[in-house]
Amino acid sequence: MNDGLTATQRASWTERGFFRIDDFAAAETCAAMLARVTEVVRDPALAVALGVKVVPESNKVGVEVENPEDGVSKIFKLHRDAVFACFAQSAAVVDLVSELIAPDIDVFLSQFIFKTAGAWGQPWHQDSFYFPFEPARPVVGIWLAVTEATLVNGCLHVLPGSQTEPVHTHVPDRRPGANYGYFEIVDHDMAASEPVLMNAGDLLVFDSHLMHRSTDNESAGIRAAMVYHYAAAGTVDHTDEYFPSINDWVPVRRDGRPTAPRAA
Ligand SMILES: O=C(O)CCC(=O)C(=O)O
Repeated sequence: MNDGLTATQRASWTERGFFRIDDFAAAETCAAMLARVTEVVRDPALAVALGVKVVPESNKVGVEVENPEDGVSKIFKLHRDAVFACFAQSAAVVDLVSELIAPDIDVFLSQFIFKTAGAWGQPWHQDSFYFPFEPARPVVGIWLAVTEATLVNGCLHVLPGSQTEPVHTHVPDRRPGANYGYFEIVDHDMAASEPVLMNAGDLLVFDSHLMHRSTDNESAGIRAAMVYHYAAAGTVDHTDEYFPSINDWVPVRRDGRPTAPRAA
């Protein structure tokens, strides 16, 4: 059972819109996630059977890659698969996230981000731009560093305090051949932003109005992350009225307690 947030976490959440927990996940958890997505990408029939969405890295389309995963940007809808369900529905995660939302919550979105060598970053955005929900918030994202995230390999950057902003206008990422679904905020000063340097296993917990981005991977290695989003049970999702939805609502906490992990 979680005793709630620490005073430091609560203050950072309120004032800055995020907090981090170092060493949240074991090295074995990160390794198991990376091994599983590699297996899925290398086996298209498995990807179909799991119902996941594999998105290619746009600037590598047509480029010969050594391994199939080197040409993949993200895999969505993983949170019913055992490795990812176990983490998404663990008491450590859902008790923590419920402190920020409500006693009863669902996980509705998951994505593994490969960010292999040469992959592009995601421009400045607020996740709530993608979430036309009732109620619109709170929605909480958790970003698990599966590998180290550095300035060179394309770590996240956040704008502390921007969670108090409304959802700004987002324009399509202006780079030719930008990745699927990338939109950008261009009407706000990001000069006070901070990089979020992480080691594998570190976790960032962030508000869906927090402005954030990631930079390009200019290293020779992978910068992988696993991201989940949570909202209150009973939230009405209008995504289908705007664009094809990749949300999949799974109850993870009911009657104030974690539900049993539900693998597909
Ligand atoms: O990890 C990244 O490169 C970008 C992730 C991100 O911006 C998000 O999950 O909203």
